Amino acid sequence: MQQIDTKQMRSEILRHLKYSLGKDEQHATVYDWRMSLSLALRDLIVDPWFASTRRTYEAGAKRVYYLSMEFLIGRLIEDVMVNLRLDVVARDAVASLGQDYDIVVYDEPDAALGNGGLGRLAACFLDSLSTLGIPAYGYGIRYEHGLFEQAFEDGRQIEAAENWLAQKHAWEFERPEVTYTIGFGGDVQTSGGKSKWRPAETVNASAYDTPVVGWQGKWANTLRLWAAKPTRLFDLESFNRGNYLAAAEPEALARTISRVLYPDDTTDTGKELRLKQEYFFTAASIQDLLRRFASEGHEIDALPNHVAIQLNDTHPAVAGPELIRLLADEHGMAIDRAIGVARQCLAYTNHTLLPEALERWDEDLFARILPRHHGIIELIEEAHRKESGSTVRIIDEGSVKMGELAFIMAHKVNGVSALHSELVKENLFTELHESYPDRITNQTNGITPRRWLYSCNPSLRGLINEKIGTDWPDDLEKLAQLEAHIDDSDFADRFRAAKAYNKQRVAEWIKQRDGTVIDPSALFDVQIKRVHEYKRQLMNLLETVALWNEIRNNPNENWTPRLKIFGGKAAPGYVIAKEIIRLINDVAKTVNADTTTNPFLQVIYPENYNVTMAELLIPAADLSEQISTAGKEASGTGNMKFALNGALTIGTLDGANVEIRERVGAENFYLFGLTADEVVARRERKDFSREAIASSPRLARVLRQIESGAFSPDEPSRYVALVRRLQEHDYFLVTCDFDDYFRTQREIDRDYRDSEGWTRKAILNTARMGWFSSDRTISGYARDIWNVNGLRDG
Ligand code: NBG
Repeated sequence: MQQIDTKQMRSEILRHLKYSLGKDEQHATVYDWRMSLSLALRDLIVDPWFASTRRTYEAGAKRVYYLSMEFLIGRLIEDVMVNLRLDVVARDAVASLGQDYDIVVYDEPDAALGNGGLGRLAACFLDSLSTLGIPAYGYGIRYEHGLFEQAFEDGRQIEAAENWLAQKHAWEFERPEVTYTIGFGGDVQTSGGKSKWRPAETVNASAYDTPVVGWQGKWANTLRLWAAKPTRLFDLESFNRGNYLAAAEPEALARTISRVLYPDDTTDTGKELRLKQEYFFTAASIQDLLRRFASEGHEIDALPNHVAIQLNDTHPAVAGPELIRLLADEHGMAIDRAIGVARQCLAYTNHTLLPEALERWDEDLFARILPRHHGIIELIEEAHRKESGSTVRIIDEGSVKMGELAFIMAHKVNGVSALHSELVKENLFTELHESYPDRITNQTNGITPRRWLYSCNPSLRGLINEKIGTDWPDDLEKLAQLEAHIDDSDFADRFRAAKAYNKQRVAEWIKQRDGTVIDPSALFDVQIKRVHEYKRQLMNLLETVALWNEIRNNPNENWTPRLKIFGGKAAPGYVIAKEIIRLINDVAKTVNADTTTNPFLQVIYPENYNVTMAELLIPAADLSEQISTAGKEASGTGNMKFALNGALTIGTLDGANVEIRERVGAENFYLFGLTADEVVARRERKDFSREAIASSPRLARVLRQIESGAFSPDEPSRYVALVRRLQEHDYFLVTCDFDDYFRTQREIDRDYRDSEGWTRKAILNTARMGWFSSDRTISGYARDIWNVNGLRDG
């Protein structure tokens, strides 16, 4: 790795300030300093990046192509600094220039090219692929506006366009020469047994590359994002006639494709746009990888020896038909062979069992936008029927089912936790699993320890380094060595002090945001994730109200002070989730204003939760809320981040909670609630929620309060419908798990007061979470699915 000292770093920053930003020191703004620092760091990745590419070509190595609609990469300055081991040097260099390091680093926008776990997982995977030296490309869309920015107005979620590209993106390299033309619509001409698609409409996909450097700068891969550009830039004829809007139309229409992540697809035009987005980035990626393959001079049949394509969920599932189209229509391969070759290249990860999240396209829409692919899917179906005798259809009752397409076109299908993978076999792809019993495998998710411990938790990092040395960030199971210090009271004190420091940081941040003063010694109880009914933020809130009631009844009891922290966005069209957000804010307002209870209970909900906020809150958490209805959370990765940073979990037996509990030990995990099987059985019972409410006076009281407007005095009926839903269609079994959840929370109150006992559990969580490194996950994919090796140390 290139070594550079503070003086050199300083002069590199100044050089960029002058020659890249065109500013002198006297007039430089925070933006100028931040860009100069970023560019100075970026320079240092270029050599390892080139070297990695050269090694890959020399070794004739197989490459992994990770196709994902989302890459939730967050900020990159610290990430790069940490991976290059330049955190100290850069900090000193910035300080020596008279700048406040934190202000400079926090100026970087949080790249919101994703919305939740799936996108963040993709970002962790890129980090691990580079750390392990596996030749790989991430392929996605360069959304001009990523996910929306969330604000609260009278407690309601308001969405505004996110503008991360308003300023130049320091890390990317524009590649105007890497441009592919992507077609839509039109018809298919068949003659002499050969088919040719003639699209009616075209846009260009233009590449932007961001190098992704691994631990210690030994290897760097590429994140290649596609921007949509018009094939015909500008209609000069209209312009000259004075029709300026019409002149700009082709450009505006083309750019729409890479404008936003998850366009509202409740309308027909929204659906069409989304399908086009998926085909757009998938087709560009497949063309790009075929071009690279061809440049190496291999026979086309050898494709699977050189190319592994991972479909991150069904969004890029059209990769199957697209690859077949190119092999058959462009390279003249027979269809059946093309199907075989494509399948050997492709693998598919499923991330959810929720039926509404499994994509289906209206067949007419699909056939109109992608007529050739529609035809190819019929051929895939026929081949599948012949080969397996299975009656499972891809095109069924007027829709194209992307889950079935992805499954049938993949040589491996994986779930993301042990429980989830079993449920995928049993409930999701039951028949297909019978036909192909070896196809489904499990790869339990993981998280990168570089970002999610080393970089976000400097106080704990320092302590760990001191106790077990510094080679744990790429060998996380080494954390197990911390267990040897479990009876060392000095170590425990310092572990506690590290947590206290992180909590203090959060207290200051909250104060700065809106003036709220919180008690940094309270138990920090944190639920941060997308707002969704199955994740049951509502149950957490009902428990909050019940606790508030309890404290009001007995204000002189020895309560454990608690700070409830919520964070998360709801999908713009998800009305119920937005109602839950509003209720949290309404409850927070009432509860926080109660001077009898607020020494013991406060609720905060900072707006616009994102990766950066997670990096601040996770190291400060005492308690991690992982309380989904069992059987609904595929894995979770937030659960891993918290436990790694020494928070204890209150959780159901769902997703990766099951494996976390096995590893950290049942006595260091607060389990409650129905199991996945019990959930299914309970739903069968008539009136299960009324029964649950009737048997819990505590819950009944809370519901009465909410229903009667105790938290919405300006509009008492605001939550009548919400309460009615819980009584009548409590699909996610909030009412059934409530009592057990409340009881477990009180057990936590008691345990937290025994500060030594609590710290012991927290240390054991950190020490035993090593297995959840995404390096372990990626090694699993490399071995079981991709058949590739790392080249880093070779
Ligand atoms: C999410 C699951 C999480 C899981 C992540 C990453 C989708 C569709 N699924 O449980 O809900 O941790 O994927 O695998 O975003």
